[in-house]
Amino acid sequence: MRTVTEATAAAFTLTRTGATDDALTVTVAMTEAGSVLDGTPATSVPFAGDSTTATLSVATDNDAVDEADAQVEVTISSAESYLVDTQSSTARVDVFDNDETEAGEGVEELWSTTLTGRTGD
Ligand SMILES: [Ca+2]
Ligand SMILES: [Ca+2]
Repeated sequence: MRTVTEATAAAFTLTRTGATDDALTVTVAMTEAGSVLDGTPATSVPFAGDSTTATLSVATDNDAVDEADAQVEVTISSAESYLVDTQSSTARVDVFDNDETEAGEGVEELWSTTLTGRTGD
């Protein structure tokens, strides 16, 4: 399970195969279960030219609410300029609340999770 603690960004790594010479902007949709997102969610992720990976960093809101753990989910949306691997078009990160009244250390490692796509040719 991919996890971060509230206030820590959740990182999503997108990969592409096929023709990767050109820059490519991929459309994504982001949803939250619970209260997670800090600011306006991104709707696209740019790949630089000659780059097979792109990272989407999702800020999580460091609120002061003692709440249930939550999730953020990112899905690559289809477009004419690329094909989406439907087997791995969605990834999810669990976001642990950091406002528990009992002393307890949250998980602080930053895990990245991989989304895979490929370009058309
Ligand atoms: Ca929250
Ligand atoms: Ca909280």
